[in-house]
Amino acid sequence: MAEPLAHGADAFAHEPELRQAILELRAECARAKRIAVMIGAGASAEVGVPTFRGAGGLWNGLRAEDLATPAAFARDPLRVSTWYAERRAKLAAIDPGPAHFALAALERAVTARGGRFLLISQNVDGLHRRAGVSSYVDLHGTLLLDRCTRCAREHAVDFGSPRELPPRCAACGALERPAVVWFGEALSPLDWERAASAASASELFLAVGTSAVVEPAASLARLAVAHGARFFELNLEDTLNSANAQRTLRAPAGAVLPLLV
Ligand code: BJW
Ligand code: ZN
Repeated sequence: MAEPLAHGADAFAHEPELRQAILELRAECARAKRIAVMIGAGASAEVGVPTFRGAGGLWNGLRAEDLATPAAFARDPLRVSTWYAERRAKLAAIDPGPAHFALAALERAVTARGGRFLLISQNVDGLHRRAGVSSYVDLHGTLLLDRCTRCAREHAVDFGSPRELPPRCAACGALERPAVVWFGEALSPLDWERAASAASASELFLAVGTSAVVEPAASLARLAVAHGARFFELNLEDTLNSANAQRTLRAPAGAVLPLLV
């Protein structure tokens, strides 16, 4: 008799290949002592956070790539801060979804048996933390904080309350920006080191909902494979990293991740 995927309904009974891949991934999750999971915008898309590329990745006709840069902010701080204020206002009404909670459950299962787990997030929405994931790296920074462009003072931003735009630093009066990583900016060396070590040391590397077009984040899957990890990719479609994966699962993150633990 085929192994059941979950108690109750087996949602993937009619997709035998995908079902088999989920079983394999579940076995890897149960066995591997060191697991690194990389998430991208697809992990939050299901709860209404727009992805960066593809349909819905536009804001007033502008691509994210044209707004998430230091040059765009220098040219038009009001436009860029308005984009962030709108994204934050939407996030104020959004809660973590099944994909986020499933990752927190996976972390608990791995650490309970003495294994190591790191969530490497490209997402700046903080939903993984709100779902209870405790070991994570926000590789592209966070929307939860603003940072002064002059004195580097950081403070938490209340997503629900409107404020004057572009925001100014209460200490020195200079412009404030979100504490995220824009194109052309370096990632935090400490965060990068933590992510790269976890990828190199991982037995299982799982990439979820990322198009793998943004470097150096995308290179972590290749780094993991070069160090002997088994690499699984969970995404609705092919990505630039699919060819490096042992297994590609073409399905929504929130439908598959809860089946893993
Ligand atoms: C689902 C789903 C569902 C949907 N279930 N799946 C090497 C080669 C070429 C270029 C470079 C290179 N190295 C560096 C660069 C330059 C640049 C870069 O990568 N450019 C490329 C775009 C060409 N990188 C940088 O500049 C980085 N810095 C750097 O390298 O520093 C060193 C340096 C310094 C100085 C000079 C030169 C080098 C910094 C990159 C920072 C990225 N920042 C952003 C914005 C953050 C702030 C904000 O949010 O506003 O991060 S860009 C944006 O893209 C955001 C994301 O984290 C990132 C990745 O996007 P992600 O998550 O993959 O989302 P999408 O939308 O692309 O994909 C969604 C996926 O989900 C799709 O595949 C769907 O199918 C899937 N999906 N629903 C499962 N339900
Ligand atoms: Zn300041």
